[in-house]
Amino acid sequence: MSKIQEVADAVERGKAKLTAGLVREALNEGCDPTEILNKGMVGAMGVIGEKFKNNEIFVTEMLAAARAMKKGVEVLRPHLTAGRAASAGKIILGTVSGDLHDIGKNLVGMMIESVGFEVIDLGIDVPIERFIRGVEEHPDVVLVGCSALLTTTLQSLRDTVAALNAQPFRSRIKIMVGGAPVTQAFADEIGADGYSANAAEAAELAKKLADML
Ligand code: B1M
Repeated sequence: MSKIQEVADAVERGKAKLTAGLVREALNEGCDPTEILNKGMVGAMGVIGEKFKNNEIFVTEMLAAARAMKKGVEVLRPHLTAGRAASAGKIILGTVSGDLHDIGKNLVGMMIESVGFEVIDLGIDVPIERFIRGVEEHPDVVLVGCSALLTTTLQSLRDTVAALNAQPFRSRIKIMVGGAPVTQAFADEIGADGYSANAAEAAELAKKLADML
C-alpha cells in the first residue's frame, strides 16, 4: 500500500494520531501535499460519505473520520499555505445556520489565506445576524464566504445571502458560496456573486471578486 493510501485508510478508520503520523511520513518521503490532501484525505471522506449513505457506518464513525482528517490537515497546513502574499483584504467565512460541517470550509479558509487574505472564521452553525455583525464590525472586510453541506441547509444559505443582499454595506462586499450541494445555478438564483466547487478554485475566485470591488 502506498503512503497516501495508508493515509486514506487511517482517515477512513478514524485514527487521528495515526493519520497525523502518516501525513508526516508521506511529507518526509517527498509526497506532494496537495496529493496527500486530495487523494488521501478528501478521497477518504468521500468513501465515508458513501458508507454512511448505504447505512454501513454510523454518525460516530463519520465524526471519527472527520477528526482524523482534521489532525492530518493540521500537519499539512504549513505546506499548503507556504508563500503567503501581502494582504489582499479580509474575508468573513462561516458555515450557515443549522449546519455543523466545517472541514471543507476550513480548507477553503486555508487556501484563501494562502493567497493573501486575512480570514475571520465565524465557525459553524452561524446565524444570519452574526454574518451581518461581522461585516459591520470590520469595515475592511471585502468578502463574505458561506458554506453549506446539507440539502436541508441550502435554505439557510439562501436566507443568509438574501439578508446580506439587503444590507446598506452590500456594495462594499462580494459574497461567495460553496459546499457539496451548492451549484453555480443555485448561487446565481440566490444572488451570490460567486460559487466555487473546491478550495483551490475558491482562492482564485476570492482574488477575482476582490479585484472587482
Ligand atoms: Co455529514 N453529511 N451529516 N457529517 N458528512 C454529508 C454531507 C452527507 C453527504 C453524507 C451522506 O449521506 N452521503 C449527508 C448530507 C446529505 C444531504 O444533505 N443530501 C450528511 C448528513 C446526512 C449528516 C447528518 C444529517 C447525519 C445525521 O446526524 N443523521 C448530520 C448533520 C449535522 C448538521 O450539520 N446539522 C451530519 C454530521 C456529520 C458529522 C458531524 C459527523 C461530520 C462533520 C464533521 C465536521 O465537519 N467537523 C460529517 C461528515 C464528515 C460528512 C462527510 C462524510 C464528509 C464531509 C467532508 O468533510 N467532506 C459528508 C459526505 C461527503 O462529503 N461525501 C457528509 C470533505 C470536504 C473537503 O469536502 O465539505 O464538500 P466538502 O468541501 C469542499 C467543497 O464542497 C468546497 O470546497 C471544499 C474543499 O474542496 N466548499 C466550498 C465547501 N465550502 C465552501 C465554501 C466556499 C467555496 C467552496 O465558498 C465560501
